[in-house]
Amino acid sequence: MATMGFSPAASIGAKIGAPDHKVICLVGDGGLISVVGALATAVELNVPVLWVLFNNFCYSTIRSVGTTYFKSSYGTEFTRPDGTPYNPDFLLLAQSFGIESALVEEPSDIAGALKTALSKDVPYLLEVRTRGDVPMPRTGYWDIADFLKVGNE
Ligand SMILES: Cc1ncc(C[n+]2csc(CCOP(=O)(O)OP(=O)(O)O)c2C)c(N)n1
Ligand SMILES: [Mg+2]
Repeated sequence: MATMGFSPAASIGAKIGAPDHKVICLVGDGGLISVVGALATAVELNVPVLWVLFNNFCYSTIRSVGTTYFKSSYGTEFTRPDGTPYNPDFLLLAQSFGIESALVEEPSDIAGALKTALSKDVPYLLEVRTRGDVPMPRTGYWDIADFLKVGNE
């Protein structure tokens, strides 16, 4: 599953289509906020998807596009007016939807947290804090890079 905006909702369809498979959705903090209603759908339909949320307090991918092509990172970092990092409390968010969740802050805790999350047969949000000061590693192909090379002209 990709990390882009609609993947939390798409993962629900994937699980419905393949009920015998474990479905894991990798999603960013910006992406999850954009489609947070997917969490309600999972509860309503009782679809046991595991969302692994990479929380880096920014639209890292969009920042990379901005700094690479436009020399600007405007609007891509989630902060309070005083510049401190800001995001909703994702564990409280999950709780408010009636969804189990856990938080990983140390790399050494990832394996155990994943094992626990994978053992659950309910909708589950595993928040993993990641670094916002470095670009999110990207794999695969995104045609926007080709487009931006030549611009709008
Ligand atoms: C539905 C949708 N809206 C907007 C975009 C454009 N977009 C691509 S990456 C991105 C930022 C994603 O931020 P986040 O989920 O925090 O992931 P990060 O880049 O920080 O890993 C956006 C808005 C998209 N791909 N899909
Ligand atoms: Mg992010």
